[in-house]
Amino acid sequence: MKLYNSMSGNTKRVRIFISEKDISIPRVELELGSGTRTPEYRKINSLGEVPALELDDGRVITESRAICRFLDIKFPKIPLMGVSAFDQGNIAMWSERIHSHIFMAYGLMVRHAMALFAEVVDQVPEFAETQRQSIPAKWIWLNDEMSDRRPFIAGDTFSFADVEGMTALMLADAFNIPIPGDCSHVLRWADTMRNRPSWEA
Ligand SMILES: N[C@@H](CCC(=O)N[C@@H](CS)C(=O)NCC(=O)O)C(=O)O
Repeated sequence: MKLYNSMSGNTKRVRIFISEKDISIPRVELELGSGTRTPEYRKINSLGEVPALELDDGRVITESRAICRFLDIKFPKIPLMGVSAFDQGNIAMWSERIHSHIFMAYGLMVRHAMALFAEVVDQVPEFAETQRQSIPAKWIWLNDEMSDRRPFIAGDTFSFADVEGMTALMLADAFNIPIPGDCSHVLRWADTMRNRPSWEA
């Protein structure tokens, strides 16, 4: 197996996941933009996006969350997406909520604001700004949800929902749009996440 990787939020999600699963997968490092938009790489992923996971038989899985799902099934020793029906549903629910509600606000802001993405999206700077402004309220929503003092986003154990949260946290740091200072529950969670070895992945 090999993982086509670069420095980005969607690849960070997979790198954290791999680290938490305690597995190791060789990487092919690509420069975002100059390395991902080439005809050669489009043979791996026709969308010209990373990450992509190439299996030993040449089959390819793209889409970071699909790659994580594949790896969770392929390497079941440390399950991060749940085992029981409830845990699977609950973790899927929380990871989707974090992805669509928080991560995507950062992601859309970046895509509509950074020159790097000017050739892949019709950028609307005003939309980038509305996304940026929406972010604090989203962390406040999560803070209210976590006011029951549960240690992890989906409950008592670390899961893929926390991987989604860590990916959003990485973008929060990178683009300096932090968790609001009065979100004590989420800030406590974030401190714990920053101390996990996978944070450096
Ligand atoms: N839904 C995809 C999104 C992947 C994606 O947007 N990747 C961006 C980096 S975050 C990319 O590869 N962009 C390449 C480019 O802009 O050339 C996933 O989750 O893997």
